[in-house]
Amino acid sequence: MGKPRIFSGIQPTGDLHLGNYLGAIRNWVEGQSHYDNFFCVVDLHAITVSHNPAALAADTHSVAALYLSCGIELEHASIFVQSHVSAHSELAWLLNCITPLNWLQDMVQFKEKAIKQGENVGAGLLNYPVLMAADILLYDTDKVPVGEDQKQHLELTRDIAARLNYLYGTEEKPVLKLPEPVIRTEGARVMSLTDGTRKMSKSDPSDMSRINLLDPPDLIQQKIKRCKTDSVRGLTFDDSERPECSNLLTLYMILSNQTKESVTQKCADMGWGQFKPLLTETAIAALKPIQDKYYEIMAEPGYLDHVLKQGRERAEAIANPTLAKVKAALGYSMPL
Ligand code: AQP
Repeated sequence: MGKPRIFSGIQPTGDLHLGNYLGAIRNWVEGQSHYDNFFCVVDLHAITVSHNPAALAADTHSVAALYLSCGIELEHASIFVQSHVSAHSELAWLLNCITPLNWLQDMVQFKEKAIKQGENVGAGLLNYPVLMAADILLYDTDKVPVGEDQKQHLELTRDIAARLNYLYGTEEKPVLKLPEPVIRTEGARVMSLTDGTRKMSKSDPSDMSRINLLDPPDLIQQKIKRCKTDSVRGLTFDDSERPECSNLLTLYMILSNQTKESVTQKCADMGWGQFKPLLTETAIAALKPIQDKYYEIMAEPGYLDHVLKQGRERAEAIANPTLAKVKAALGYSMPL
């Protein structure tokens, strides 16, 4: 029996930040040798909110290069672009037709993003989780490592697969495999630097709300210097009463590879004037090797295109047979 399979992805909707790294990519890197990994740049998802066509291709390449620079190894993983594998769109349509509308209307992320879009809410935003289900189910995925914010979408993916199996499969021969979410507690939800009750997000209009993986040292320093804090003496982990303080301590803990106990003890009597430079120094040091590798990859002509072509071939070898299986179960005839 081969290694269990992992699928995960990130949208090329802007600069990747510490939330994407600590909630997703870092976990992919840590466990990669134990799995057969498929890491996708989910560019079809990126147009569910308004997007800039002039930036889409460059952002897609940048995300793929960041996967590599954060430590994803091609020996263990295939890296590819969602729109290069047409099975994603095709399976999404088939799954759309068996997904009840009210399941999609109940998704928290849809409700949150729909409010931001006002009257111009696109159907793609509502159907986003169905495309995500197609992404995952195409690869007979065993595990999906994501941040806490994606847990509901994973549950929906399982519900959609179970419904298709119930309607068109048999108990002995299910059509689709039900995947398991993997959610780490540490870093599962990195919060905004300007509001500790909201998650750090690419789409936050304020760049000061996040630390991007490619931010230069002086910008990181500026963002941490200006980030929101409180006026309570001493620093403590207290999510409900001190969300900003808790978030900054958690970032420091993870980026410096320390335990919660050690950080609690070390920072208990500190003031912000002492802690902020420490966090700044730690964040700059943690991001330096990622940034160095990123610029090295981007300077090598043709390398990234080669990686993505190889990834697409490996992805299609798994995705196309799964799509054919679903179409056969639904009763489609196959072309000669
Ligand atoms: N703040 C966060 N804390 C922990 N994990 C996070 N992730 C995103 N933000 C945080 C995880 O990153 C992965 C990819 O996310 P995505 O870009 O595909 O979509 P998203 O969750 O909607 O991320 P953003 O940054 O908030 O993007 P926009 O603003 O474009 O919607 C997922 O595993 C997610 O959990």
